[in-house]
Amino acid sequence: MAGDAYPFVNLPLPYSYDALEPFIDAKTMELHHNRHLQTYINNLNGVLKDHPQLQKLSLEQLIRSASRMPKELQTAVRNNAGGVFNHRFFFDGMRKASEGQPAGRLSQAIGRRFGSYDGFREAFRKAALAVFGSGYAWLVTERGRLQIITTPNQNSPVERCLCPVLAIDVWEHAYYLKHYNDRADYIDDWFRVIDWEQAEKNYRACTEDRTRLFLPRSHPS
Ligand code: MN3
Repeated sequence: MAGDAYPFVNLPLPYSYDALEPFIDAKTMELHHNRHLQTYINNLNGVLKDHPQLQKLSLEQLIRSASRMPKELQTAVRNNAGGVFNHRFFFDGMRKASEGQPAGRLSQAIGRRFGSYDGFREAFRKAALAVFGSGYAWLVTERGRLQIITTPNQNSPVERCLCPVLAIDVWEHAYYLKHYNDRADYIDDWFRVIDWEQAEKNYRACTEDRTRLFLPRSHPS
């Protein structure tokens, strides 16, 4: 991924700040990308500044090795590398509003796992509503099988060797300006701007790229 190395830089979004209107407003997108994500990038670079051996790692490698770092560094890397990875993943998973629904292999997998698109939508909505405080809801694969999970703060599924397909940021800064405290309304609006083509690409990478299956090390790949 471009920009996936120290010193990290804030990459432009693949769409304009107002592209997700009226579902997600331009001001929210601008602050979210230009201030919130930028802060995680600055903090991550600050954390890595004095650790040259960690500067060689990609974002995903940093997140996956966090639990083996000294306690203080572990928290700083988990929060800030997670904050960069999760935000980029969330932003890249949206596009200009469409009446899109999953297609292709992801659509089939959703049907098998959740009965139907509506079944998936209801389960995902419920999970996103149930996040207490700040965090994310995710559609991930675990060894190729779809699961809905939630993570607190900026914890990332990548740390748990899960492969992300789709994510919603449910920190209040993601919706408060437009939706106030109505998270359910925000979740419904977010469903209108999901980039299902990107989700399909993610799903294929999760299930076809053996390095993303996170098989136990004893299995040669
Ligand atoms: Mn956020």
